[in-house]
Amino acid sequence: MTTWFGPLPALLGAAVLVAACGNTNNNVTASASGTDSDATAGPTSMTDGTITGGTDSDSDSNATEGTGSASMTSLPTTGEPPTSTSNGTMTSTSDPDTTSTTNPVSTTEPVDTTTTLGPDTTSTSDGTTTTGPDCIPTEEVCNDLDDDCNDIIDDVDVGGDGICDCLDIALFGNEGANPSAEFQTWLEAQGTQVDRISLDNTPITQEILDSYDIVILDWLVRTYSPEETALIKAWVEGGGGLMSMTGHTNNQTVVDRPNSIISSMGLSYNASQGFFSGPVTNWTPHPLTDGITSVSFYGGLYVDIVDDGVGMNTVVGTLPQGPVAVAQVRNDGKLFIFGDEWIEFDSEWQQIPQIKQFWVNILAYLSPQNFCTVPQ
Ligand SMILES: [Ca+2]
Ligand SMILES: [Ca+2]
Ligand SMILES: [Ca+2]
Ligand SMILES: [Ca+2]
Repeated sequence: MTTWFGPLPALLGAAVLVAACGNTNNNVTASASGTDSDATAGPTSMTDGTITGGTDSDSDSNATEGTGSASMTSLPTTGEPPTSTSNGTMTSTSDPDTTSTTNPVSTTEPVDTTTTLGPDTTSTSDGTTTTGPDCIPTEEVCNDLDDDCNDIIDDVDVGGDGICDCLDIALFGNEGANPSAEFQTWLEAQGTQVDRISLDNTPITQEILDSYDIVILDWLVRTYSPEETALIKAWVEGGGGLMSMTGHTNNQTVVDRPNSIISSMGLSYNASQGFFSGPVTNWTPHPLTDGITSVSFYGGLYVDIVDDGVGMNTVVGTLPQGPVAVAQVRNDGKLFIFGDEWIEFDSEWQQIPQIKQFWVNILAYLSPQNFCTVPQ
C-alpha cells in the first residue's frame, strides 16, 4: 500500500482543486452558497481535542455528548442474512441423480428439510441449503439466486474491480460542489446500478427503498419526516445498507438534514467542534479499513454515538475532534456514517488508490449478508 500522500500532498491537492473552482477555502471556512442564518458553530476555540457536550443549536435531542467511544462495541459477524431471496435454488430433488437404488423416481420423500414449492422457503438463512450436493453450478448472473453454488447470491464482478455488479444503489440528494463530480458515473462504471433520487419533496416510500441494496446520503436538499425516517430505519433493520456523508458546506443544514434520518438510529453529526479537516489517519482494524491508512477529509464533522439498544457501533476512524467514521450493525442491516464528502470527488478516487479501496470496502460492508460480495 502506498503512504506517499501524507497531509502535505493532500493539502496541495486540495489547494489545486480550490484554485480550480475559484473559491478561497472551499468548504472549510467559506460560506459556500448557503446563507442560512442558522449557521452555527464556526470552529471553536477548543484545541485540546476533548469532545464537549452538544450545547449547540442542533435540535437533535440525541446529540448529547461527544464521548463517542463510550458505547462502542466490537463488531459482531453473525448478523442474520436476509431471507426470502432465493426461491428455486434447491429444487434439485427432481434431478435424476444419486438415489438410483431401486426406484428411479423416488416416491419416498428424501430427508430434505426444504419444501420444493413451499411459499418462498428461507433457504439462505442457514447458509447451507443453497449449495447442497445437488446444486448444479451455472454462470452467476444478477437474478437473486446463487447460480454458481458458492453460498453467495449474485457475486458478479465482470470488471474485477472489487465492486459487485449486482448492487442497486440510491444516492439521496445532490452531488458535492466540486466542479468534477462524476461519482455516480464512476459507480456505474464499476458495474453497479445507480439512481440519484430524492432531489425534491417526493416522499420516500417503501417501494422506493425496496428497489435498492444500498442508500448513500449525499448532499441532502431537505430534512426527512418522521414517517420517512421510520421507513428507512425499518429498511436498514431488514437488511439494507445505509451510508451517510456530510460537510458539503459549512452551515447547519449539513447537520440537521442527515440527522433527520440517522439520529433515529443513535448516530448524529455534531458541529460543536466546528468544521475541521484531516486527513484521517487513525483507523481501527475492521472490514471497512482493510488497506486504509489515510483518507481525505476537508471541512467535516464528528459523529455522536448513542447506544439505542439495537445498533452495535464501532468507531473505525477518528480525528482529534472525535469519531469521524462509525460503523453500525443494526439487526440484519448496516450503517456507515462518515463525517465528510471529499471521498466522493473525482480527484480523490482517481488519484489516490486508497480512496477507491475505501469505496470497495464500504460497498462490500454495506451489501446484504450473503449477497453480492466479491472476493477482495
Ligand atoms: Ca454465487
Ligand atoms: Ca445470481
Ligand atoms: Ca464491478
Ligand atoms: Ca467537506
